[in-house]
Order: sequence, then structure tokens, then C-alpha cells
Amino acid sequence: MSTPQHLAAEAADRLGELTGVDKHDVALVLGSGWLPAVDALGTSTAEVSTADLPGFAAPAVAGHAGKVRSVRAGEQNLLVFLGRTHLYEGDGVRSVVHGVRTAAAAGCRVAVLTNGCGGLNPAWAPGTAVLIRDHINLTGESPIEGAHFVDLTDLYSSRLRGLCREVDPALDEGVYVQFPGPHYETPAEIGMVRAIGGDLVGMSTTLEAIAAREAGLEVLGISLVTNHAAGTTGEPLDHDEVLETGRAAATRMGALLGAIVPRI
Ligand code: 8IG
Repeated sequence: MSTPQHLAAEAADRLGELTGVDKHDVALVLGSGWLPAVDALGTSTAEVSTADLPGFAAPAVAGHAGKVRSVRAGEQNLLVFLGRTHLYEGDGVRSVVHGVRTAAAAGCRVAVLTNGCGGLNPAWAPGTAVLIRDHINLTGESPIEGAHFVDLTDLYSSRLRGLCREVDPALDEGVYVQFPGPHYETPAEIGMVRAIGGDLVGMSTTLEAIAAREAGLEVLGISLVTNHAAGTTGEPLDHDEVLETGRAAATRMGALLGAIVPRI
């Protein structure tokens, strides 16, 4: 019988062989708009295709390459996922959280989960980074298998959020709401998000955060608001504009991550 944790341990072993790095310390998952930030993190010592690691699904979206880098940053070995598997790809929740489980099996104690998302607060111009304070998981899924009642109080570590605000006191915080996607929300759905206390809408992160917590990792979540949420301006949402906003913000996001990671 192969559990998801066994499969992750196999992937971590293979990762160790391919990168020559026995143990990683901090995992980073780079979402939409964050990929170019990788160069600001440190010196890349190895790049592995997830196709060469057991358990990873083939990537499905332009701008989401299935690559993992080992990056040396000061005294730390970073395991950087250049893209992620989304629930809407249809490969199931096990695939979505396999990277985080692999990171845990590779020795990581912290997971930094980034994403691109829509923002409900009109003051958040596209290109604004927002710390995730908490989440609402509207996927109807859990990555946890069996009767394992994992506590999600302070899922998004207040210690790590505090550290981010030492780096940039202007960082706002918000509640991230994950929808299954891949369609964006209707204006009525954004009205619901507002009513239930959400500030950010996206298609990732919450399932990975839950799996990370189950695996004992400390979690930091940072969203890049790439667009105003549907119906909050007169404009329709466009995936190419989302990618362009990410490219334009990359240098700032790189500087932010580059300043935060050494303090973790
Ligand atoms: I980038 O407005 C990005 N991803 N659900 N809604 C949802 N996902 C997103 C959005 C958005 N922008």
C-alpha cells in the first residue's frame, strides 16, 4: 500500500539524488506572477523537472512550468517550486499537495506559499502584495485522508507575518478565499466573498497550506493581487493581463522574498 506520504518520501529521495542536496530547509511555491522573483533568492545550484520525480502531475497552464530549483541562500537550502499543480487540472487533491509533502519529506520546516489572485479591496492596485492572514476553502476538498483532525488555528503563522511586516510595514493582510476555478468569479460570487469576510480570491494555496500544517510545517502565505476581483471595476478579467501584471511586479516581489527568506 502506498500512502501519499510514502510517495512524497520517494520524491524527496530522488530530489536529493538529482540536486545533490540531502536536506532542504525552506520550501517556496511560486504562483502566478512570482516566477521571475526566483533569481532574487540566491544562487541556483540545481534545477529538476517535476516529470523526473515520482508523483507529480504534468503541468497544464502557460506560465506554470513544472520545475523545482535548489537555491542556496546564506546558510539555507531553499526548495523552490516554479509553479504548482491546480485542482482544476483534474488530477485530484493528492497531486495538488504532493509538492508540499515532498518538501516536508526533504526536510523543510517552513513553506512559503505565493499566488496571484483577485483583490476585493479597491485600494489594492494590481501589483500589490498582501499577506494571507487566514483562508476560506470553498473547494469542498481536504488533502487529509482519514480521521485526522488537524488544527488550523494560526495556520498562517503570526510569527512569519510579523517578520514580513518588519521587512515591509506597509504590507496589508487579508483572508484568501479559494474557489475551484478555472473560471473567474461572477460579480455575485464576489458579493458573497465580501459577505463571508474574504479579501482575496484565487484558485490555489488553501489545500497546500492544510497539507503543510498536517506535515508539521510553519506556513507563510503571500498573495500578489494581479487584478481587481470581478465586478469591482467595470473591466472584464483577462489572463494575459494577469500575467503581465506579474511580470511588471516581479522585481518588487523578488526583493520582498529576498528580504524575508533570510529572516525565516
Ligand atoms: I491571477 O480574480 C488570479 N487568479 N478565482 N479570481 C480567482 N483566481 C484568480 C483571480 C481572480 N486572479
